[in-house]
Amino acid sequence: MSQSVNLTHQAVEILRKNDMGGYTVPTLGLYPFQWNWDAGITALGWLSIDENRAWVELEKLFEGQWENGMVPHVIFHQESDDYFPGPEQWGVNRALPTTSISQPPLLATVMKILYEEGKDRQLAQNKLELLFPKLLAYHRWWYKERDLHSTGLVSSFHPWESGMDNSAAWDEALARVPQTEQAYERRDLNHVDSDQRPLKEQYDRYIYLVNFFKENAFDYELIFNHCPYHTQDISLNAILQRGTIDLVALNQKLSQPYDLPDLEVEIERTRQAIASLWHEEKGLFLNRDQHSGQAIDFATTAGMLPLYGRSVSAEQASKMAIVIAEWLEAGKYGLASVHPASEKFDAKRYWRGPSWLHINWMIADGLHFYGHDELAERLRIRSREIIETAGYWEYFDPITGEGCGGPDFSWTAAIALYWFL
Ligand code: 9WN
Repeated sequence: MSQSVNLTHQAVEILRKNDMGGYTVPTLGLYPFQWNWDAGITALGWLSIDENRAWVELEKLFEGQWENGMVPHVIFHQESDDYFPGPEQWGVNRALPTTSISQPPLLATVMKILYEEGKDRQLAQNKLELLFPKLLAYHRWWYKERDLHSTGLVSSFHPWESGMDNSAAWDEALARVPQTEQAYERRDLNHVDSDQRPLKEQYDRYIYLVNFFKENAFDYELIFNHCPYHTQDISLNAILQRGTIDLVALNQKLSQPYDLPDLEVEIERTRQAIASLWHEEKGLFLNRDQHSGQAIDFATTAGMLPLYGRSVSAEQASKMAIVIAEWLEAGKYGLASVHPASEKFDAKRYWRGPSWLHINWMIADGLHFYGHDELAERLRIRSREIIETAGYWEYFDPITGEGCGGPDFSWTAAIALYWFL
């Protein structure tokens, strides 16, 4: 069997193995439920195997949607002792339990890809008509409940909402959060080495925030005004921006398109707000801490995602391409989430250094859009080399290429299938 056929076969087997009958767990054991942005990437993988199954991944996710439009970050489709915090800790009283926060909204962009690349046109049209109203409600929720003052940037109230949980960019903002006094037992350390996971001190604060949302009865104004952790995540905002642009385009494919002037306004507002987070010297964008009112002066790959968000000028894109090329030389195996020369770089610890395949994909997509095709292609080839070296892990040591976190990981297999296999 050629290597390519073999890699494809393995990736397909991983998705099948992690398929719980309509939704795909990120990896068996460590993450036993359905996660929001994982579901989006995983649907892209299903696209080449079974188009209907790709749409079903999204339908299952929307089963957990709240009445206010929010699509939660985790849907607890089944019970499991493998993960903490589970439904009791989140305290969301719904027939289908969920968490009370969301995650970077990749769904609109994924749906546009499924719609455009699907071969079964009738299926694509039916699914789009079915899911579009839910998707629209989700995007309107972000702007209504997470940008109370119409600044053009939506807020995050938990590092888990960024999907880049223990990013060094959150260190100061998270330090303001008290450590919970509640006794609890972490389950992640039963599956992965502790030197690859967040510290106890960080987990104590994560749990404090989970309790804070529950104690405030999930009231979005109370949380907006009083949450001790309050950031504007550049990556989440760039992904939302791209999603809204794609949602407006998808609207035109409906049998009866909506009027969406509100979203046109949001797109323009966000474009300007993202521009205000540009750092000329670093050559990329920064996150913002709402409590200090300042940009967070720490560069991560999150700051490259405005390329994917179609929110940078041609000059900025050229400058970013130089910066990205340099980061790619500093770590041979994909884009390190923190530059290897940074004193905070930690090659194996989760979002503090490792490379992640779906982030590489989004950045390559952005580079391609702005005409930096050669660099986008280099990133694609490097990403493929990671898989050839290590297999389908959750994330990778960017210096040695070693696989870290959970094995047989759905989004890694899925993005490989979609992007380069
Ligand atoms: C908390 C599932 C998720 C990803 C996140 C990643 C990790 C969870 C955890 O796993 O987060 O949501 O328990 O560590 O950081 O991006 O969606 O793969």
